Amino acid sequence: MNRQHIALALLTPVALSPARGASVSERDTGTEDRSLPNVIIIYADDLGYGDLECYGAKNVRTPNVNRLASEGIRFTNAHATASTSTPSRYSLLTGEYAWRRPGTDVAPGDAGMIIRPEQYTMADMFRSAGYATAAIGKWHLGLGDKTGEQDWNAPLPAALGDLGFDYHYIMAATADRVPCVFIENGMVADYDPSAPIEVSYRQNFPGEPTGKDNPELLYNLKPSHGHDMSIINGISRIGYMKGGGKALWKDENIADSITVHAINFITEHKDGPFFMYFATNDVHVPRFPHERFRGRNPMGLRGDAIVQFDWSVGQIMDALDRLGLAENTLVILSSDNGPVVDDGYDDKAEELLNGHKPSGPWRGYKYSAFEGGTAIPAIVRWPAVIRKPGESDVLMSQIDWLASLASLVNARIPEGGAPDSWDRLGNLIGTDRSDRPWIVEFSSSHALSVRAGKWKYIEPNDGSPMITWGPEIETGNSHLPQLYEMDKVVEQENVASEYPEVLFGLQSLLRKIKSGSATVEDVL
Ligand code: NG6
Ligand code: CA
Repeated sequence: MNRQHIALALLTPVALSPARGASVSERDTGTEDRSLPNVIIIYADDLGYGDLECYGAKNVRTPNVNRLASEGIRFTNAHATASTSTPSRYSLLTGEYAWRRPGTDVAPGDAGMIIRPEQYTMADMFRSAGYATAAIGKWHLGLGDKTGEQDWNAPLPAALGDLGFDYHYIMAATADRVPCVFIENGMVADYDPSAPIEVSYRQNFPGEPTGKDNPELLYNLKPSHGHDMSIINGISRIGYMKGGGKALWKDENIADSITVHAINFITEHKDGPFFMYFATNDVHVPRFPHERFRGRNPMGLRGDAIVQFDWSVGQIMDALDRLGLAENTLVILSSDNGPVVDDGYDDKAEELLNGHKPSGPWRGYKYSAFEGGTAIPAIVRWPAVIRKPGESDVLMSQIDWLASLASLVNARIPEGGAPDSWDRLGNLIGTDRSDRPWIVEFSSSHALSVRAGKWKYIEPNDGSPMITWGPEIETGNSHLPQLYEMDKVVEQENVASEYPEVLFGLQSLLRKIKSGSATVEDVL
C-alpha cells in the first residue's frame, strides 16, 4: 500500500468497521445501518468485452448477466492487468503487478504454488476483517511446494489454506492441462485409491495413450494446436497424467460442480460476512459444455460455453435472492483476460462466429498488447449502496480491487502488502467518476503498455507481430514505440512520431511505474 492509499482511505465514501456484523453509518452511505457486505468475485476465463448481450453481443443470450448489469454498474473502460490468466490472477489476488515477479507466466498444471504463503492476498485481507473466505473454480497459480514434485495422492504441503482461503474447491490449472481432478482443501476431491495419480510435464507414462499417437480415442474434442498429450474424457490435454479413476472430472459437468460448491458455500455462510472468489472454467478451452446448454445460439461450442457461464451466474444470483442476501452482497463480474476464438481445439469457434465480435470494438485478442488483450467486461452490483444502476466509462484496472475492497471493509493492509494496488473504491461503487491517472497492461510477450488520458503507449518489443503457434492473433508487438489516440479509431494509427513530447512523457511515466515510484500525482 502506498502513501496515496492511506490518504485516499481517509476520504473514502464508505467507512466500515472491521468486526463481523459491524455496521456502516447513515452518514457514510446515505442509507440505513447495515452489516458488512458479502463480496463475490465472479471471474470468467477468456470472456471478451463483446461476448455478453449487455455489452452488445447479438448472437448469444445472457439474461442473467444482463440482469446483474441492469441492477448495478456496467463498466466500459475496465482492464485486467494482463492478457493471460496466471499473471492476471496473480495481480488480482496479491495487488502486485505480475511483471515484477518472475515465474508468473501461464503456469503448467504441476507448478508449485506461485503466491507464497508469506505473501499478503485478497483472502488474507478479507479474513482479517472477519470474513469467511473461499476460492472455487479455476486456480492456475500453482499448488504444493515445488514444481513437478507434488504427490497428488496425499494432502499437498502448500495450498490455498496458506493463502487466506478457509475453503477451496479448485482446478489446479486449466481444463486443458492435467491433472484433470478437483482439489478440495489441499487434497484431490473424491480421491479414488484404486487409481493413484501421477503427473508429468516431461514424459508420458508407459502404455498410456496420447492424442498424438491415438487420435482414434478422441471422441469428444480434437486439438487444432498442441493439446496432444494425455487423453481424459475423450479430449487430449497439455501434460501427461495417469490414474485418477472416479476423481477425474467430466468436462460437461465442470460448471455444475463448481456452481453447486459455490452455492453450498454461500448457504453455509449466509449469516456472513463471506468472500467468495468464483472463477469459472467457461469460456476457456476445451469448450465442452453440458448438453442442456447446447445449440441455443449460432456460434457452436464457444457460444454454448457463454450460455453455460450465464447459467452459473444466474444460479448464484438465485441463491442470493433465495437466502435474502442479494441486497447486501457486492457482486463483481469480470474476466481474467480478453477473448480468443481458436485456442487450440477444433471446436469451430472461428468458423461459427457469424459476425460476432468477441473483443467488441477493441483490436486484438487474448495474448495481445492491443486493448483486446485486457479490455474486459466488468459489472458491479450492490443494491444496498448502488441505488442508481448505470454505466461508467471510468478508467479502471483490476490491480486496484484488493486495496479498494480493503477500504470497503476497513482492513488494514500491512506494510509491503499489495504494493501496486490503490484504493479506488469510489470508482468501483460509482461515487467517484474520475479516471485513474494511468493504468498498465501486460501482454503475453511481456510488452508493457500504459493508458493515460486519451493516450496509449506500447513499449517496443522484439517479438513476432503474430502469435507463432497457430491461429492468426496479433500480439501488438513492434520494434518501434507505439502511440495511439484512444478517442480515435482504436489502435489503428501509430502517432508516435507526431507527438514526441507525449511519447517521451509516457516513456518516463512507464519508467517510474517500473521503479515503483509512480503515484496518482503522475498525470500526463
Ligand atoms: C496456451 C494454450 C492455450 C491456453 C493458454 C492459457 C496451446 C497451443 N495453447 O499455451 O490453449 O491454455 O496457454 O490460457 O497449448 S489462459 O487463459 O489460462 O492464460
Ligand atoms: Ca484466461
